[in-house]
Amino acid sequence: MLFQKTVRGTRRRRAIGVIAAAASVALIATGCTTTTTSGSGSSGGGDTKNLAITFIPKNLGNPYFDTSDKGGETAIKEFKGTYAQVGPATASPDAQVSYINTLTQQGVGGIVISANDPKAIGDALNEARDAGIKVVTFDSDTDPAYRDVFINQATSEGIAKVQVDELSKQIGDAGEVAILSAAANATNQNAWIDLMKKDIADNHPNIKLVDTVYGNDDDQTSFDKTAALLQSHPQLKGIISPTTVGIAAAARYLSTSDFKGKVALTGLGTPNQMREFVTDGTVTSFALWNPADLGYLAAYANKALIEGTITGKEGDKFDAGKLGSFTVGADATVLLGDPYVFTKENIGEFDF
Ligand code: RAM
Repeated sequence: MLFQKTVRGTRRRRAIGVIAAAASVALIATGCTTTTTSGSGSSGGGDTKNLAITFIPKNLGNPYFDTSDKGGETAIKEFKGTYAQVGPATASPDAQVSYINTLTQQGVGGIVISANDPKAIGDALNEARDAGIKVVTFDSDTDPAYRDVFINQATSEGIAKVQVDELSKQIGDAGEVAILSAAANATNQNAWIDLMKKDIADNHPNIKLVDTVYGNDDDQTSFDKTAALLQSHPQLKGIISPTTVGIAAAARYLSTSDFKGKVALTGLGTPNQMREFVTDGTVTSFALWNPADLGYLAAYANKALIEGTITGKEGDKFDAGKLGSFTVGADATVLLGDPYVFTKENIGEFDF
């Protein structure tokens, strides 16, 4: 796999406040669970860098983020920081704001966040940065003005292309298709959808995208939207779901319906959630990256920012433990690698 990174050239200078020790972060809020793991003596003021880093997923209860944030926890334990995870129950645009504000009050050293909206959490993140907290977005970015570094799982072009390619193979490169996405404002899915539309228009003249619907990364909503899609488009040949929640719900619907084996389904899924549907023939192939590596890399990037090894400038280099060395690229973005295609031949090799 190829690893490379990017950092934004122009950044506002932020006052680095004195950060109080935040060895333990405990949030009590509706719909929020908190996990905290402490390394040995990593946070504090003075010369000691505050390596209390909290992960905020799009929503809790999503196995993708359970895996990515576990990767972050592994990294943070390695460098003896303090890991915590907090987040909302639903993946709505501003649901993460109150968690960011609380972390700012508590004086953590870093926040790693996957954004439900490119702008809605911007003010809260900038307040956190004004208080000296280093902000890393991963998985789903904000506008670059609101974070120090973005950890991208793979290029958006690569992620879009692999999904269109897999669907095209499965439907003979022709017919009506639809997209079942996550939240309507999700930065990552919207970037991929734009590029998938372009790829279809440029390279697949006989494929027609007839609908895009949103399951909000909620299992039941995604399941119901799948049923509705199939009802509204009786000629549908295939569905692309660029979200692990969406593809698993769609597969579950298809697997017990008359459409099983007739309507193709691909997109981005986790091997553990998709295994039974690959085994029973509902799904032929889908793609993803390693979410644990993504969280692990994001944690190391946050550490490098906190310690001042990097600032987010293009060309900045940092060490990411077992993943090796990474370089920040354009727009303060660090790239994890390439997407990977899972099929019945290889799915047995993966457990996440
Ligand atoms: C869901 C989330 C996440 C996305 C994956 C593919 O878990 O929407 O942001 O990256 O799917």
